[in-house]
Amino acid sequence: MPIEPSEKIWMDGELVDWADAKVHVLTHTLHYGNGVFEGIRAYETAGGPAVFRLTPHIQRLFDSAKILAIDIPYTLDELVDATKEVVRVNGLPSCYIRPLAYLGYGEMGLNPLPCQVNVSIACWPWGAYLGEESLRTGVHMMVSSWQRHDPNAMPPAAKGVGMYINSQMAKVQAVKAGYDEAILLSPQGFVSECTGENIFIVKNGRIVTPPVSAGALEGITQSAVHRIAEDMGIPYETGNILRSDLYTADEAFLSGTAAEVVPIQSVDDRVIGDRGPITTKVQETFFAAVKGEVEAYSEWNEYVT
Ligand code: PPE
Repeated sequence: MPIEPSEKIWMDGELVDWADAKVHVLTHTLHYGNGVFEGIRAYETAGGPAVFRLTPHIQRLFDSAKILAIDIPYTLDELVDATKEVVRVNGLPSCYIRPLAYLGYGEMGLNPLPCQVNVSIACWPWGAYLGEESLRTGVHMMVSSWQRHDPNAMPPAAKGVGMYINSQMAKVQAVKAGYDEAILLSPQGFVSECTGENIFIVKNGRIVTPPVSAGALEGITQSAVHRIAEDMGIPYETGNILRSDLYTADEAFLSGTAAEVVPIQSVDDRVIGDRGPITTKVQETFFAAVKGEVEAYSEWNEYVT
């Protein structure tokens, strides 16, 4: 999706003009893909822009960095404040926010430990990731022949820059075959997740989502879905899902910061159908919550002013 520029990008403590937010071509991360990032959204609310679950996202950035032995030279509070600052100065009512911790210029070679760690935080307006229409009509998915990586090859729990080569392989295959999105299986053959979203099926009134051990990222939207389902009295469970379970699901949907909550219309040309009742309820509550309209979830709205 094309990027719509905003005004300023936070780079290591400075607010830099959008056009000047550049790095050297010998930046280490550009060569070896070691770095960590987050995808966060701020939504327009009655109280001004509110970042959805900002603190858990920044906490996950630190967790990802720890897994990859990257020492971020800021505290959690500093990056939470910096994120709020960048949203505030850009004056956007809603936006997508992309914090990135990367290994900078100055070292070459595979040992990342001597590298300087730089942090940038950008934000810009971003619409519905899989299309406005898909929020209602659902997406067409294919199970990719590319597997999610084995946790002992690349830890899927870390939102690492290079990890997304795997996602891009699956995405390219799906798009070229005429589908909207791909689903990846774990090396053991269980459903893992999508290229940038968690997946859920609904069967006999129960929501089921794959565990981290099947290679899924612990999604912050996924945990919001969990809480919403629980509060509505909808049984929710984390458990292994087979490819055939996708085909016979009563409903299916995916969740992610960029994608939000999107129904799945079909998998491998097996029709699941239009947005079902449980998906609709969860989706509606999610969109009300991000806009600060649900008192019970007000701690999810981290206001920038
Ligand atoms: N799995 C993967 C692999 C993933 O990248 C994301 C987020 C999720 C699950 C959902 O996690 P959460 O956002 O915490 O609910 N993907 C981010 C990047 C997507 C992109 O295309 O870029 C995002 O949604 O911002």
